[in-house]
Amino acid sequence: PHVIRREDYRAPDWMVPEIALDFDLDAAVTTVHAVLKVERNGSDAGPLRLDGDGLTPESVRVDGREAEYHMDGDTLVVPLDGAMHHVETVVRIAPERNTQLMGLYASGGNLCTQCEAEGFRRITFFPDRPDVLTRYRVRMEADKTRYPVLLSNGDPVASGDLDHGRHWAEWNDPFPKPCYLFALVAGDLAVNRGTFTTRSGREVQLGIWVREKDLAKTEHALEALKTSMAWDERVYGREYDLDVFNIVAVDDFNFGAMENKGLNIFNSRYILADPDTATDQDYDAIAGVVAHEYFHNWSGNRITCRDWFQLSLKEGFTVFRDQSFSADQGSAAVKRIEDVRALRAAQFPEDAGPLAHPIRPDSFIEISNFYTATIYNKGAEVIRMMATMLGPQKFRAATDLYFSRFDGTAATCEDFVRCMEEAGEIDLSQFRLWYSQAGTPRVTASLSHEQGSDRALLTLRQSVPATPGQPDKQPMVLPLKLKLFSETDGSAFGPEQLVLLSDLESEIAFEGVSERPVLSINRGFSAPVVIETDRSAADLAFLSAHDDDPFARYEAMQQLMLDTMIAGVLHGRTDHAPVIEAVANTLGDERLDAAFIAEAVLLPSENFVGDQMATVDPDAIHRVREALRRDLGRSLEGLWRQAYEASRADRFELTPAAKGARRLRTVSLGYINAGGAPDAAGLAFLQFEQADNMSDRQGALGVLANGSSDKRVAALDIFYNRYSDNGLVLDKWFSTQALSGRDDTLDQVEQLARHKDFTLANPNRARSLVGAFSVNQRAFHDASGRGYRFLADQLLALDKLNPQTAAKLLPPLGRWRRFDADRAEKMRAELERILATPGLSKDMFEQAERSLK
Ligand code: BAL
Ligand code: ZN
Repeated sequence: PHVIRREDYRAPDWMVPEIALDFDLDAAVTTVHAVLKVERNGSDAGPLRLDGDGLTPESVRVDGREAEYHMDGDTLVVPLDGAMHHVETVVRIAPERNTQLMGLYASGGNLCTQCEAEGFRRITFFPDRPDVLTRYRVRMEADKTRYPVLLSNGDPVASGDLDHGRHWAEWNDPFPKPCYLFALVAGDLAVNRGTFTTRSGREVQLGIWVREKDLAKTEHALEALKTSMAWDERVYGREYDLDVFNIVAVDDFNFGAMENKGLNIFNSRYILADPDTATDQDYDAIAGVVAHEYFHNWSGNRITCRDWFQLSLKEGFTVFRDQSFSADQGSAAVKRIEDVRALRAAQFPEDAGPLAHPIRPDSFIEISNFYTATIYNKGAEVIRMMATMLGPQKFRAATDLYFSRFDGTAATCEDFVRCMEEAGEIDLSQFRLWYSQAGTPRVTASLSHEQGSDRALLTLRQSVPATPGQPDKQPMVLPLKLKLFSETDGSAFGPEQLVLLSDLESEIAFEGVSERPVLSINRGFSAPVVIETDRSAADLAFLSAHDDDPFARYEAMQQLMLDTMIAGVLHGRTDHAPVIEAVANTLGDERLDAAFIAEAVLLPSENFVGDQMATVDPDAIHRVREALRRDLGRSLEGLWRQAYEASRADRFELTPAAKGARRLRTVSLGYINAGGAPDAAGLAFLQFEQADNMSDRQGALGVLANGSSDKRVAALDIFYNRYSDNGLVLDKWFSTQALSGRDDTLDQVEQLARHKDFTLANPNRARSLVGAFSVNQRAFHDASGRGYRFLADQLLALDKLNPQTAAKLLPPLGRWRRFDADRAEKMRAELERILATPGLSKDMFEQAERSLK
């Protein structure tokens, strides 16, 4: 397969200022008639080259006349003289046979599109690259009974009826856009309508379109949309620009959602919610994703990317924006903890493995493989660091400058950084390494204090690990927030400081420090790095109780737990007492809210423990972690029961406090159960049965599914029967079992793959079983290698249907270097088997090949 390189970027030879698209829609055969106004860009006399993917032209006309053309692979080549022409093509496509879910496809009897990154070329011939900006006029014609609703980007222009039960509608999008933002929906849909009045007084018609039966589950998404629109005006000065904003929810979707101009298309899991079927986490995710897609209207649509290497320009920035939005809606501290946990769970391992890449990659074979935690989450951290260094006022001035300077254009990461430099009055030359160097920097921090002196000395050293293609790294700019505390009375030695570590090594002196201080570092997770310190268990316990930065407090507790578990894995024995005491202090601290406590008392995951070890020992990690959980459960049983009872609610509410209470309730239940209390399964089953919301119900199911009580099967059956007609909840049923810590999880997962409700054709369902299982460290890494074989078998089957979704599930196999020789060999063998499979997609080829290196 062909490798595409960033350094080879060239401006397009032809621009397409306008397109008129005519769709004769039908699930079996849709005819697409396109008229492109093309204008030569620059002085090259080259032909017009239009991307296609699986398309055969039925007719090609230039300025009204049959034209000469030829195919170069999938590309339509039309020799053209002169500077401007109208090029007309006709193709036929088959939406109902489109299992890749890219381009125009059928989902649940409706028709919809997904074009990012390169799906538009599966609909019609076009220069499918983000720097070709075009005005779209779209006419759709379809059977009125099957597809009563016809939507596209921009504003509705006209509609009407035709003979033979057919009808038509025309939409016009006044904003030039790249073709990856094109969208169309035809279906039998109901709408929840709302309005939003922008700060300049324009009324925008909002619509959330779903199946009739789901209409009652759209209120939360609609409210989140209005809140997002107001937030972007207030925080970034960004106003919505069209008269309508529509969102459509579909069940079959590769991404979480898509920001098509004026017509967002969503995976239904990020729209539909009611208390009976959605957890608090689902509710929060819906608000976050609705906000994310809405925010793209400015960071992505009004200003798009010059080429796909700049993907983090829109994604990193938009993730940062949606994270800030969510932080404003509830507990900012808990949101930060969740975001860092997600970063460490997905991005750190990626950055430490064979698929590591900078947030602005240098090359790819298939761009779909680069919608990664690095581009999104690390990209957001990079924006966050600039925001930290600039401070709120200059950061806002810099984003204002960016939005005004690049509005209506296709920009680069460099354009963004230059705005930060100009408005922030700061030199970011060295900081730019965050865009080009992969790998998670490591910082060692050691603090010394001479007894009797008034001075403490902090030595910081950084290193950036080698990553594929980047053996040698330069030191980065790391903004580290620090504070020193007195262990005697908990007071601070001076205010928080922001230190920019830019050398390999640096020493910082603190005056007026009369005793050995305790170091609080990387507060708020100000830099996405790994910190290694020589802090003792007592220091960490002290910070977990006294640090005034909630994130640092959480972090100290996590480090204490981590050190304890790692000692257990390495030495077979470890002292649980410091962790038990710290958890007891946190549980008993009345100044803390339930949501924070629930996060702080959770042990780091088995995967995260594994990530810290030279060679991962999944069985030992599981054993040691379970032993600590058991000890915590048993020693603090009284406190867990207190917390459990205190967080009982009389009625369901969706306030941050109520959500926090539910979270703590299920965490407490988990510990009561881990401690082996004889009534634990009964308690869990009671919570499961009496729950008036999905958080409580799924929480209790998760506890039962981990155990061996006879209530386990009963609860799983009740859950299944109650929700058998709800795909999103069935996904939870599959993933809960795939994530179980039971000894027989691998057997269960193999059986579930043969369940009548399991299908690889639906990406959510595939992820709920196969994706969830592959992050269950112990079950997936079963010493027999059966887990690896299972994953490879599923991926090969899925690759035939939907290469994009299959390739995204491959990375767990690529972590073979982190395991013992026997497991590593078995994982490699599965990767080799995948690579040797005839007809493999380029998506899978790229992921498997890179994973073997
Ligand atoms: N642009 C793809 C989906 C998203 O990040 O919003
Ligand atoms: Zn996005």
